[in-house]
Amino acid sequence: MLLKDLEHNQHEQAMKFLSACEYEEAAPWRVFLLVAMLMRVTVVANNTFRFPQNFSFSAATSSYQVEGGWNEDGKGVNIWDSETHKHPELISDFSNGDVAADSYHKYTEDIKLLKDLGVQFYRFSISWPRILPNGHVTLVNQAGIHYYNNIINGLLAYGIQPMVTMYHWDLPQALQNLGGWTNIYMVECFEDYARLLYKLFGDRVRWWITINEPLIISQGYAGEKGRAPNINAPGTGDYLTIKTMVLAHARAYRVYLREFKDTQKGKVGIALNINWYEAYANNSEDISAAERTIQYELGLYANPIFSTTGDYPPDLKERIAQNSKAEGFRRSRLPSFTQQEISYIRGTWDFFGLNHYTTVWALAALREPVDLRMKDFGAERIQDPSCPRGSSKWLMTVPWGFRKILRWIKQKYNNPPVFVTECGYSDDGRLQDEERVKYYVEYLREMLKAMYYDGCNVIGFTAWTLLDSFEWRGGYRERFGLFYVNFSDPTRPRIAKESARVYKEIVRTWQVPTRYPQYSYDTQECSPTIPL
Ligand code: GOI
Repeated sequence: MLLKDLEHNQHEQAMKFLSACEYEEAAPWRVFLLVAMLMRVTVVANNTFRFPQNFSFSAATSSYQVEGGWNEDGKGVNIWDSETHKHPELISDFSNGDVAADSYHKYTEDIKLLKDLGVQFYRFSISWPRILPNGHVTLVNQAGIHYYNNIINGLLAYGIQPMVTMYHWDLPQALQNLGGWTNIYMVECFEDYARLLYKLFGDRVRWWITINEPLIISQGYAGEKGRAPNINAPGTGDYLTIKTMVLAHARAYRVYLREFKDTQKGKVGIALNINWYEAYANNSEDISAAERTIQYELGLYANPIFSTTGDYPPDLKERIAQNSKAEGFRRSRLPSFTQQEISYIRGTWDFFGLNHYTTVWALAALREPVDLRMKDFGAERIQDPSCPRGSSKWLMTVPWGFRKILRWIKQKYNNPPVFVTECGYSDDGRLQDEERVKYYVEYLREMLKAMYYDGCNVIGFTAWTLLDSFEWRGGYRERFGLFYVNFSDPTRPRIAKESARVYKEIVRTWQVPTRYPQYSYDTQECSPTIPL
């Protein structure tokens, strides 16, 4: 029997006992038993069904995905404007973010939706070129400042905390023209941009995220289709961006520490995305393949910042250095950090922002590596395409993977406070979104298990996303919103989906509704067989 059912039964027993007591005289031993049972029930209820008192709920968006207003009021062009205009064929429905959900004009309505949900936080991102049209701090766009001031003040008026992402993929085209994140010069540009944001908004913003998903950003330099800036240099270009982004993050953190933290008292973190990788077979080859994949996708970014030793994960660093040498490169394709840089980067966090969606199976490589990168992590990643999934092909509902990755992070990085900065599910444009409801119910249950049974220090949860949005190469076909948006209507009306109501209930009651059964998402039921 499941623990939860056990606890349910105990609760029922106690309730029966209580009503029985109303009719009988309360003998001392009964009073003792009653008190004991009540105490047990309270503890169990707290541990299993309720979120901790100081927990936070949030909903998120990102600038390019919802704002629109792509060329309004002095905004500069970003790499997604360029890509979608030049290559609409890279986007599944040939669409772009020119108008998107029109949050540039409808932000007041969006803030009301958040108020209605009852969330404590709104996570949104600032469009770098809306503030700095050319990327550099030499030219500041007042209209951009005005827009984000309105959002921040609007949120605070309702008691909602802004959590601001400085960079969610919409790089000023002017900086891409200099090589974008492959150019170490970007570290300075980002530092200047971050300092400006603290100056402008830091009196009211207490929660900052420097960079959203550096792994995915690096893939834009590794020839992955439909990821701006679409540079095809796997194993070299993408690795150059890793060092730049990690250093840029550290600079932004240290600027805050040096110049703002004393007065503004906020927190700075980074949002890292990672799947859970489950070993395909229970043998040492697949188990280490799964571990290597997590180290490759998460460790390369997290280890320099969150580990006590700093630097890249040592095994992986060594592996890439040796491969590079054998291939005839003069030095490792993964640019190394100096001792000084290692200590500069280490510890530059106040919280760990985790974006998690799904689980993928890993096995020791079967195929010939198709590019340099595959050789570096030497694993195959597979999912069973016949398994139930959202309208995004990659998104299988695997709740237990959430618990496992939380535990992995706890173990590897000494249990840092984790704010889940994204988690969510995609539909194809419906209001009755039972699958998303099940997804959130089960993922939150697993998160609670990670917290209460495994001792993971999870401090907040963010639903991705508030609104149906421009879903990058998925266009408007993959819809992650708690609120439906009609993109053929010029007024872009928002309508609550069923999941918005359930999320609201969760935030109001501070627990996962008990009326939902335990859905089964079994490994056996869904064993992957076909390589991607
Ligand atoms: C967020 O990133 C992002 O921050 C938000 O902006 C965004 O709106 C949100 O995601 C929702 O998308 C079938 C190895 C086809 C290679 C199955 C393994 C392709 C390629 C499964 C696994 C996976 C969330 C694309 C992080 C990129 C989607 C990272 C989630 C492509 C697959 C795979 C598959 C795979 N990822 N992204 N892919």
